[in-house]
Amino acid sequence: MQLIVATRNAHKTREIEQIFGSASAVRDLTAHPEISEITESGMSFEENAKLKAIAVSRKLPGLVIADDSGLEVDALGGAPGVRSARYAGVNASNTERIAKLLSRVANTGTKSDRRRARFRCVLAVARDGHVLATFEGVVDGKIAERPRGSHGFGYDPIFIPDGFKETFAELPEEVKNNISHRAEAVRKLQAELPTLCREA
Ligand code: ITT
Repeated sequence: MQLIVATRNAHKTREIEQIFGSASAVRDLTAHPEISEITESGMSFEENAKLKAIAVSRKLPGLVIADDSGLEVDALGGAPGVRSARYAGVNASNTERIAKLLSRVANTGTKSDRRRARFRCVLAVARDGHVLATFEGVVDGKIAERPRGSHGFGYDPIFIPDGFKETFAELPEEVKNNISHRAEAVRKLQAELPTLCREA
């Protein structure tokens, strides 16, 4: 089965591909430079995932999946949340985003739970401009004192999932792709895919 993922983030594509396994061929927007950037104006992951899925499914045939995801830190009132990709400005580097987050967390006091955090992912599935379903995944953990590891992407070097000492960027890809927010959302989607394909 051929699935289109409405993303230009190659890391997401690779993870979604690995979680799906070999049963499905996953393509992202790399081959579609004509599809312009979609403004993520929603207030929630679900809204943004739907916006992306609707916009791309109006332009491309078949089932389109959009992933909107990010990191929520308790001590920061759930920030960066939907603004995870733009947390330090649109042109900032990943290193700058991580540095900003670590310095904000360090300034929130000494309460032991101030580092509690979670990654959240919402996948929206659409066809011909209509959303068919959404699926959510969450992984709980805490923010590390400093960045560690080189796997993964984004905030992985500072996220320690519950039950581990290592950050997502230190753990093997297979481990992240087994327990991550994205893994949970993709597995829920995978379970519903036969029904979605029949209904679409
Ligand atoms: P698309 O919109 O093209 O899919 P994007 O990177 O802009 O790509 P989002 O708007 O969903 O995607 O922003 C998600 C950001 O949240 C992402 O850029 C990372 O900074 C962070 N993020 C999401 N999932 C992550 C993960 O598994 N590991 C580390 N950081 C993650």
